Amino acid sequence: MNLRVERAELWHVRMRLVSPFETSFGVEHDREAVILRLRADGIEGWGECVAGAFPGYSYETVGTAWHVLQDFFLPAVIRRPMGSAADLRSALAASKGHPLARAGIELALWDLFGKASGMSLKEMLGGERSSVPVGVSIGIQADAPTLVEVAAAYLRDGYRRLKLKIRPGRDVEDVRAVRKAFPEVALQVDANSAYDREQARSLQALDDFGLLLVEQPLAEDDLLDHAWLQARMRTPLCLDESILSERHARQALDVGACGVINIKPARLGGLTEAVRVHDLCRSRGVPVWCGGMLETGIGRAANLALASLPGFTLPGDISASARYYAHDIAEPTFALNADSTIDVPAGAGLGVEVQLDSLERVAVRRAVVPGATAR
Ligand code: SMG
Ligand code: MG
Repeated sequence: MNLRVERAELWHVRMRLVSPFETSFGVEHDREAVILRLRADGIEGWGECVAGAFPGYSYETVGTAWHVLQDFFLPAVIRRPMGSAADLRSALAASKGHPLARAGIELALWDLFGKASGMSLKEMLGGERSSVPVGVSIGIQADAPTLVEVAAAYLRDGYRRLKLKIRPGRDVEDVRAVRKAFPEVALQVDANSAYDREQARSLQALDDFGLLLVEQPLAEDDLLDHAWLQARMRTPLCLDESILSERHARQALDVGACGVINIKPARLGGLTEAVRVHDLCRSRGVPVWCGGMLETGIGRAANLALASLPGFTLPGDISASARYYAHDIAEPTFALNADSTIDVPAGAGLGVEVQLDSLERVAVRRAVVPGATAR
């Protein structure tokens, strides 16, 4: 089946987080993102580009994504016959980079093709489970006792896996405090590239706490130093920012830079590449899990569908909607089940309905492509 996108709309949204989220690169009080709606043959597909307000996690921001989507990527997609969402790769073959912007369009294409065929995203991707195990990612807190309180509250909510954000100076003592309070809990940490080789000692000290993994300790463009560190630690390293393609994943595994991979469709330029990384890791017996980017209900629905694939053997950073937003922009919202899982949507496409009134309430900027002057 071929579809031709006729028109694209963009909303730049700013949504208040229920609690600020602090990582090694800064603190976010609001989540900014670009929401996309593509129309083709009377169907509409929704996507989310998770680039943030500030280039801390990635060089992409809402500003760069807006520019690249509006001026380059969407014009290359509009009126082009496409047979599947995977055709986005050839549509954008002339351009480099900007995976988060690409993934936003790709997601809207998956939603379109799913609605056109009556298939859920889970079915299209080859997902198997109807609910997926999840955990919660906890930002850096004022001090270790506060961190323990916050962790306790999430455990009371029902989360059975905790991820702690760390940075130099806020690592071993924070982890020790949480481990002491909760000796059995599944625990992992994420440094978002905040360390270098000279600071490796505090990372090595984390070997004492029975962590599931240590995520992205070193620079995103440095597989070799990760391999150096992995050879000096028992805890598996997990790469996030370093892995932008299946090729990166293969090379990271070949050089021994990690033992686990965090799969985020956004960082990989979309779900097509995410499934390729999953398939590679599965064939090599490497565990993967689905990362998170504080998504709205749109991106969260997609992450749940992806995490239902059989190689996702570790809990994802896919928490309940209420952990992030008091009012999400899509329905139904996602709730945590008693066994620390979330149900995978079953409806056609993403299986969620965007609420236009809620979207308009959080929108700070809108655009239509092609614009009024371009026909
Ligand atoms: O979506 O629950 C979530 C956040 C998970 O910690 C999380 N993501 O590096 O893995 C990561 C961070 C990036 C967030 S920056 C917005
Ligand atoms: Mg990470």
